[in-house]
Amino acid sequence: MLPNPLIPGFNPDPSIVRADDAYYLVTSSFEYLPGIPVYRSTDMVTWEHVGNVITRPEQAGLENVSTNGGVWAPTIRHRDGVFYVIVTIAMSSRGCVVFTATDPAGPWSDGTTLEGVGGVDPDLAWDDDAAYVTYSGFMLNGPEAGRHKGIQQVRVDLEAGKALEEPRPMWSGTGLKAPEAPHLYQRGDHWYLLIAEGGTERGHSVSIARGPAPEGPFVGHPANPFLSARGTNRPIQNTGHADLVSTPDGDVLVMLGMRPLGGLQSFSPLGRETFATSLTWVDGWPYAEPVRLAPRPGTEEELFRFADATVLAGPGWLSVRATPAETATVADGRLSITGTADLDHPHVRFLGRRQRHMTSTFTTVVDARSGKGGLASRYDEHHWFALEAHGTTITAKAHLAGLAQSWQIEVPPGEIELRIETSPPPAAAMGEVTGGDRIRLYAGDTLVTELDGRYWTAETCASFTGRVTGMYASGGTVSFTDFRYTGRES
Ligand code: 6LW
Repeated sequence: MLPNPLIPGFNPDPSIVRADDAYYLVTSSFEYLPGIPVYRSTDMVTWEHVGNVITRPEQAGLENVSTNGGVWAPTIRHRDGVFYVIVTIAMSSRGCVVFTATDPAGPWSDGTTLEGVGGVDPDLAWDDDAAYVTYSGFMLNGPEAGRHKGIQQVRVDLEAGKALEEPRPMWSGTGLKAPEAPHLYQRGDHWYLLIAEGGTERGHSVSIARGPAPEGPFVGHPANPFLSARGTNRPIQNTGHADLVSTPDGDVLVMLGMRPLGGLQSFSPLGRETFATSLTWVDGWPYAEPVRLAPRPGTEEELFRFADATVLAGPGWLSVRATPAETATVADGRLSITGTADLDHPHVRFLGRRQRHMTSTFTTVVDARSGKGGLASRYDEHHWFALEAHGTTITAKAHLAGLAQSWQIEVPPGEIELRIETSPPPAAAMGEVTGGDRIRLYAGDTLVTELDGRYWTAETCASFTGRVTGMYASGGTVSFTDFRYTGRES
């Protein structure tokens, strides 16, 4: 059985392709750089983060994208030795962009904007004669911003970077809201159009239709939506935004899902993660097993000592609207960040990693004798908490949609270890609202404060992202050693 989450932590909107006896999977990254993580596996069980599609600022133009803007929902495909990633860069001038590479680990091209393709969630498919982009007609820009035109499709000229016709409406599901995440597949005599509908919240669902040609006409599966967790008490909710891949052991659907914690109201600290389930086909229609929780056992540990600057090239680092190399420098065994803005600013100097487990610790040793900064966990500029050092003062800060609270302690001069611990809520009586996870902020051995994590989750932050925790500076220059992560599932 496949591990689930397949790829834990902030990894929404997965797309997968099989090529050269390996599987490659990409996910959304929004305002973070590097963007569009590329994960590789040879067995669908063990996955390695091998690179990112967007590693250079000019590829995406993210510097001024709004919260939740940036890199939405990529599709990865492979044809004639070339890997393609097509993606909408939302609330940016780049629009729908196609990146190419011969090695998915990179480097990837600068990207070609496709004129005449609007909406979001673009898919790329070919028949013998043409290339097709099928996408969600949820218009983000222009005079039709906010309007949803259903699933749309155009033939495109990838070389010229333009649509070859006006968009045509396509089958758009069973009538649930927000038809999106379309993907086209040719299987035998049929073309299949897979979509998500119901919205990315608890009503998220996966539906499919089939027809004689890429442009249809399509007839819906009699069992649509054929995958959804809506109305169930399954530990994995919000399952939707799926992509299909064939493996030697049968067909697999990857999709986004969430692991909400709590009772009557439930909250998902890690945001939308990547999950998988197996498919069986009956009379030319797919049927999906429920998405079962099967976390990898044991404790995952990462330790980074900043011996040289190559550490910043590691694919798992994330910075906000700037690259890690623009955010931090490494010298003499220390990583330094110079900041001019706090975490409530779009251009905070931050270098972090995805929280990938419900039980986790992030630890760093900070020297803030010539600046202000420390260890922070962020959803976005409006929802974050942090341990900030400034000389001998440690301030724990919790920010939530304009509300802010802080706690302060004094420590001896010099370096200090900062630690953020998270864990699931204590077991509670039936039906009691236990909230999200529990968050503990330590400076050295002192517990500075404890927070109810429900307020920094996908449901409350209304963010498409997830928890990202790391080092930051809000003023002056702060230096760090020994960035550690440990994670496990209880
Ligand atoms: C994405 C859409 C969605 O474009 O959320 O879950 C949007 N569904 O398909 C951003 O992740």
